[in-house]
Amino acid sequence: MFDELPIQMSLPDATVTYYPQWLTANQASRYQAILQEELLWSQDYIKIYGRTVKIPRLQAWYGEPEALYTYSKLEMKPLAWHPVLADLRAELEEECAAQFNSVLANWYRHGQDSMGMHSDDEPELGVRPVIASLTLGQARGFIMKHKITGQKEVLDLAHGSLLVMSGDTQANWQHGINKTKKTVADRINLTFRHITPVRP
Ligand SMILES: O=C(O)CCC(=O)C(=O)O
Ligand SMILES: [Mn+2]
Repeated sequence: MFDELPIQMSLPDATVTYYPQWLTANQASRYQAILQEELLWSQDYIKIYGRTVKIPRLQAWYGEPEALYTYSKLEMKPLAWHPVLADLRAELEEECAAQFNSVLANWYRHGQDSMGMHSDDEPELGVRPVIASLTLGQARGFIMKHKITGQKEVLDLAHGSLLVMSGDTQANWQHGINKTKKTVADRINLTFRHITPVRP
């Protein structure tokens, strides 16, 4: 969106492109304020070994009606596009030359909010998915770990930055956001995806 050259990350067995300032700081702050206020954020729970556990962040799932998404056995029905998300989707489809029919919004409220290491490799994302990840708010370390070699990289995803993961990235790497004892402000992350419903 903003006129700048993307950085091709040199990670083995992955295709990762980083746009440090895809949105200007002003645009990013405006979107962050609107989305924090207007998205239908929910505190979801997952079951781990029979125990019900609070997910350590707020989340919201928006998209086309067919974009049903199952995450840790939690089935999420998409909410109808918020106008800001719809605009961002259109821009990102152009930027990435890909189609996105849904977006997972995560709100990390403070340093105790986090996301465990995982790959975005659910069957409904298909093979070699393109995931466009937009960060609004406080930068947090985005940890990437190679599944075989254990190579670890930490990317500080800046306010207004865009990270696009494609090709074999999800097949070969995991990613996540650790908790931190540092005082950190709110961070919203939007991951735009293309979901194709799969039959059980
Ligand atoms: O917050 C982030 O940067 C990561 C989000 C993520 O991995 C996901 O939504 O699957
Ligand atoms: Mn992910």
